[in-house]
Amino acid sequence: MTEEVLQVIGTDGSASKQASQGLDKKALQRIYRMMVLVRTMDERGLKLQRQGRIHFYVPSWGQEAAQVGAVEALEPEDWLFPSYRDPGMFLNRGFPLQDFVRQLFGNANDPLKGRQMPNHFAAREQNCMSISSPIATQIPQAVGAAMAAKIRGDKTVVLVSFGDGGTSEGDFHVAMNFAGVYASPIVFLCQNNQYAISVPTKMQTGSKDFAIKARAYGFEGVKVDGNDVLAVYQATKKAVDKARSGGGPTLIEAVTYRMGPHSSSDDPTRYRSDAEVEEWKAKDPIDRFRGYLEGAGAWDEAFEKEVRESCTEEIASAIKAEEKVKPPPWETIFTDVFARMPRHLQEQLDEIVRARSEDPNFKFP
Ligand SMILES: Cc1ncc(C[n+]2csc(CCOP(=O)(O)OP(=O)(O)O)c2C)c(N)n1
Repeated sequence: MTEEVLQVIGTDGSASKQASQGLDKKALQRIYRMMVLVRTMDERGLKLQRQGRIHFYVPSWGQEAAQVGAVEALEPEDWLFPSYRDPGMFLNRGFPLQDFVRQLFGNANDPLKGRQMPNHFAAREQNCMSISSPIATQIPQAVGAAMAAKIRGDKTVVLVSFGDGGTSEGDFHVAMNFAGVYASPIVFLCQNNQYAISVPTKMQTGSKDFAIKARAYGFEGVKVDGNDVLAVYQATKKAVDKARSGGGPTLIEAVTYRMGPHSSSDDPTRYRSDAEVEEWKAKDPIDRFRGYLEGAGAWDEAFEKEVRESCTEEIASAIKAEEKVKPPPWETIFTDVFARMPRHLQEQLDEIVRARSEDPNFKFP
């Protein structure tokens, strides 16, 4: 079961006629545009951080196929429990780019009111759970949500995404065990991007791969080429359909590579070679999908130009609009935290109000 790595598009973009998995030309082009949008947003996000315009960014460069392809297999009523490195999941789920940018700035328009680190989104309308920074904590939460759906008797499936490092956490094993025992309608997606910050996969597990871990919990583990968007879509669709029809969980290991730094605070040259990065560049998921689309008659230079320009413009105009917006009013850190404000918070609020009235230069925060 975990011996093979599912691949649909060859590294040169070649693929069979059946490769499109029932996705029509319009859908394939939409997926391509989404991957380009995510990549372009990443490039801008890191630059914004370097320019001091936002304080942090987590790029997903190289993982666009794994994220966009997996989400493509979900229905709108399904639930997604993503990790902090999943912008492609949020955006392909329909989270508006404008809200994405608002969250990066943490401004007054930010649906999360500037209370989370950049990239730690939440998208209530798109059934995307808020990001938990502590690694793997979303995995048992996701199994709980899947069990709730099962108990209620609705047909919702949950997809939970985490990195290779996440599999070393107790939460991963607890959740996998529970899901196996109760046949929870869940898909575990491990994006094996080869590193957990500076820790390479060979230091992460003694197992031959990550997919094999599913065996111990009594369900199927599959390994897929995570830089092949159609393979990821196919594997996830199969797992989602199985979960929806009562067949229980699947663990998918999407083998990919984090091309950029772990975050804007990381320098990957300290723990990996340029030659290794170059090797993975040749497997770039966007280049590969473009090659496939061209062969399928769904790509030409004019389409590429339109996609690149419209993505750049959409991001630039969101940044231009949101950068001007002020931070949320300071009082909002006290509001809607508790149903009724506890006494100690009320006292702190009163103290700031008093300090501001006594000293016109008092700044908070
Ligand atoms: C419980 C916990 N331990 C440590 C950290 C610090 N930390 C943040 S990201 C990270 C690496 C996670 O790697 P992986 O799960 O492979 O995901 P990736 O970042 O590669 O997407 C670590 C150790 C944390 N956030 N939470």
